[in-house]
Amino acid sequence: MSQTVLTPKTKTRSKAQRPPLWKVILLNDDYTPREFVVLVLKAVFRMNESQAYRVMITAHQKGACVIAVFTRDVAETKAKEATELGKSKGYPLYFTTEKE
Ligand code: TYC
Repeated sequence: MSQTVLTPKTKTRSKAQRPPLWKVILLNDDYTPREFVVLVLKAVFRMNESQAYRVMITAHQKGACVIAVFTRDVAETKAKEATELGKSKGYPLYFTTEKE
C-alpha cells in the first residue's frame, strides 16, 4: 500500500497589502474669497455645497482642514489641480498632501 506524505503548509498567507493613503489638506490664507474655495472643493473633490462650505470654514477658522484621503498619485494630482485653479485667478490658495 502506497502512502502519500503530506507536508503541512506552514506559511500563512499575508493579507493583501493595501496601498498607503495620503491626506489632502487645505490651508487657510487671507486673500482667496470663500466662495472661490467652495467652488474649487466642489469641482476637484466632488463635494456638494454644504460639505464644501464646512471644509472651507474649518480651514478658515483652524488654519487647515483635511479634505479626504487617496492613494499618493491621486492625492498629489488633486492637490496640484486645485492649487493651480487658485493660481490661475491670482489667489494664494494652497492644497498640500501628507502621508496618513
Ligand atoms: N480666509 C479666507 C477669507 O477670509 C477664506 C479662505 C478659507 C481661504 C479657507 C482659504 O483654505 C481657505 N477670504
